[in-house]
Parts: sequence; structure tokens; C-alpha cells
Amino acid sequence: MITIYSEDHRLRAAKTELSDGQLVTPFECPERMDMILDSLKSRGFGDIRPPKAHGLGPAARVHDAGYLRFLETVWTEWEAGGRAGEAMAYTWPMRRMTDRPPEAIEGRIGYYSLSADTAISAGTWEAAQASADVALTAGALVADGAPAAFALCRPPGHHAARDLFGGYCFLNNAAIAAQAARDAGAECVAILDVDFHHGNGTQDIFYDRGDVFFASLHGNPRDTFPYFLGYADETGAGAGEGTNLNLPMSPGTPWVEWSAALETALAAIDTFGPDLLVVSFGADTFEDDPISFFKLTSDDYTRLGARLAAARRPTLIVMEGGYAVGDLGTNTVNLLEGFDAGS
Ligand code: SP5
Ligand code: ZN
Repeated sequence: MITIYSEDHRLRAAKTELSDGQLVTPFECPERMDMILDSLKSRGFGDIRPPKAHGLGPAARVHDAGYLRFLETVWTEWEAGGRAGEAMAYTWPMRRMTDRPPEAIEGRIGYYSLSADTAISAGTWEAAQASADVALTAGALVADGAPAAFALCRPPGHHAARDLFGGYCFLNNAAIAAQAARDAGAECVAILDVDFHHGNGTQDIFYDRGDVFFASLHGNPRDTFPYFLGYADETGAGAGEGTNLNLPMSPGTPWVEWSAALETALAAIDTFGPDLLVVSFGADTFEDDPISFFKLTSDDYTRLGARLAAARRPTLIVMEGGYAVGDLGTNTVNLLEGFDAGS
């Protein structure tokens, strides 16, 4: 399997994350990629290529224009105000308030965000664009006939909605690649999100569309981030009614239960019959992940990879989360190895 990867992810180097009431070093850190690269190279997945630049056109197909302008300028505006720390939101348009984007950056950053875990600093926007290019370039390989490709994206994307950043995400790489595939002629696309967290951004982007199926296996939002989306009764709207499938699960969920939900999702995807399967892959379902509560083991990722290959669809694997950094390379390459072995 070919991996697409950009060194520009290193430009995403925030120093702070609000966690447990403190500013800590972000869980979503550049070292994550180093661990994955080491494992790729040492285990025979050394065909690693840089992305092609696609510009902002493909991102603008799924994101709001005002939101993209905000991402482009937020750091400059924040810094120009002489602020000592990184750009972070502290106030949001809540129930019974107005939906107007404010002029002042301190308010606008809340307007365009869904959580306070994600600080913005110099280089974040450039890294986010490179990450989308990684997904688009890997998607093009699959469109050109490769059975599968791995988009080693960082920063991740699945929490980013049409006009919201957060959950360590800015541009929704999987959604951008799925839309690009549609625009290049794929009739319908399925996105299977197996990151520990619900892919609220991807769901938001495709919720009322019948041409993109979204299925997500995740920690129940009553118990974990993103808290405000991801329940089983969210099934799609309008033309998209029936094309959104949420499979929330409880703390302590092991492979035996998790893989049963995977079968449910894959059966629904098979019925849908997509030309392309996009897998939003997070290794934060791992038993030792520091911010999550499922109990998958390293061997389970090999099983997952083999099961995805058995779906027999052109497959684009897009990297999302995974914060047990010491095990991240092993778990990610186990998935790819399982996929290739099952192909
Ligand atoms: C892409 C992705 O996986 N994003 C996840 C974003 C989750 N952010 C909230 C994390 C909250 C961590 N709080 C628990 C700290 C453990 N002491
Ligand atoms: Zn996650």
C-alpha cells in the first residue's frame, strides 16, 4: 500500500491544550507521525510519497467560505492584538443567542469553533491545508485504480464541520476527499469512521445528502467528546434520510463487541453499494489510549485491516486520531498489514 505524507504537518505545533482545567502539551502532537513513519519504514511500507497541492477549491466544496477565510487569518489577527498565548475560544453562540459572526477575533474564534481543546498558532493553517492535500492525493491514487491508499494526515479532520474547528481538526480531510471523488465521477461514496470519537464534522457535512453514506463507531456521546452529536437516532435528513448510521458504545468495549458493530456498519455500506470506501481511521480505540475508553488490542488492528479489505471496495484510509504515541506506529501499520494480507 502506498502512503501519502507531508512533512508540513510539523507546522501544526501548538504548545497548549486545555485539558482537565490545565494547559497541557497537546495530545495531538508531531511525534505521532514519527512513530508511524518509523513503523512504516521498518515493516515494508516504505513507499511514502508527498502530496500534490490542490489549492482551496476542494476544501471550499465542503466548508463555508467565511470559515476558510477565518482559518487563513485567525493567527495573524490574534497575534496583532499583542496576546501572549495561543488563539483559543472562550465564548460561543449558545441557546437563545444570535448567530451573527462578530468582528473581533476573540468572539469570531468562538463562532467558528466547537470546543476549547484546540489552540491555533503560527503554521496551523498551512499544516491543515497540507493535510487536506494528503487526503486528496491519496484519493486520486484510488480514483486512478489503486485498490487502496493510505493518507497519513495530520492534523486530523473528522471533527471539523462546514464552519467549525475543534477536536484537533480544522479541515475535514475525509469529507474533502469524499467530495472530490464525487466531483470526479464516483456515483456514491461511503465514509466509515472507526476513530474512537464520533465524526461529528463528517456527519454534519453530509447529513442531508443521499449520495454519501456515513457510518461511525464511537464512544457514546453521553459519556465522551464530542458530547453533542453521535446518538443512534441521528439517521440523516431530507434526501439523506437513512444514510447516517451511528453506533455508540460504552466504556470498556472490547473487540468482540466493537467488531459486531463493525459488521453492522459494513452490512449497511454493502447495501448502499458505494464506488469508494473512505475509512476515517483513529487508533484511539486502543486499550491504552490516554483520552479514550475502548479496549482494542494491537492485534485487533490487524483483524480490522483484513475485515476492511474483505469489503472488496476501492478504499481510501485517512488518518484521524490515536494518542498512545508509543503504540501508534505498531497499531497503524498492523491495520495496513492486515488490509494488504486480506486483499
Ligand atoms: C481527532 C480526535 O481524536 N480528536 C479528539 C479530540 C478530543 N479532545 C478532548 C479531549 C479531552 C481529554 N480529556 C481527558 C484528559 C485525561 N486526563
Ligand atoms: Zn478520536
